[in-house]
Amino acid sequence: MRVLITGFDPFGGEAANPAFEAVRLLPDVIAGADIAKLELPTVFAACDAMLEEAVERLAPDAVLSVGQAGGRFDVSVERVAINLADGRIPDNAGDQPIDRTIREGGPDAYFATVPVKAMVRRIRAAGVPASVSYSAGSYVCNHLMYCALHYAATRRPGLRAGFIHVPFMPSQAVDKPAATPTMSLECMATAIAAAVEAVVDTVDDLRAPEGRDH
Ligand code: PCA
Repeated sequence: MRVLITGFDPFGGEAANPAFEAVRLLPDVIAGADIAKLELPTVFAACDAMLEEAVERLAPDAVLSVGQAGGRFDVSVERVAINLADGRIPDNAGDQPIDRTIREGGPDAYFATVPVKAMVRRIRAAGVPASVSYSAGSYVCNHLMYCALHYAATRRPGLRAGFIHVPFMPSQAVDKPAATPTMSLECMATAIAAAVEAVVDTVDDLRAPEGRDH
């Protein structure tokens, strides 16, 4: 089995993106699965094509993308991607879509095809706070998740795809308000590895209460 794991480059004035920094720390084999790593630009118009090219080249069984969600305190495993790009800030190419449809004619939303609840429970069992998230936002991360799921649904049935958001790492909080949550890169890497283990050995997700009120 092969799992492609992507992380984004820095955006929004940050010097680094903990997503790819954590991906970098992962071993080359997790639970018997070969791990391929890819850094993607935080650019709406480029990240999806680069992911598709890597999938064509590497033929992974699953693709797990990782992004920074500054302000969140835990590792969140995204359940939903929506067919909408609405940028709070421009991306790294200066593109700031407002109310843009990502894929004309595509469904309004896709659900992750990786076992999100099993992933969350496995991450917690590894000692890292985690939750299921029901919104990946409307920026480049949601865009990539939507595109990966649309590509799998229309071109590569059998390819499973999902997305994980990680908090800021400690060095990013030195110039931010005192209550800004952070997580070490080591914890993030532990969490991502645990999530990959769940992807490798779980086909049907757990039926467990991981919903949220808001
Ligand atoms: N986080 C952004 C885009 C790149 C990243 O790491 C997001 O959540 O959309």
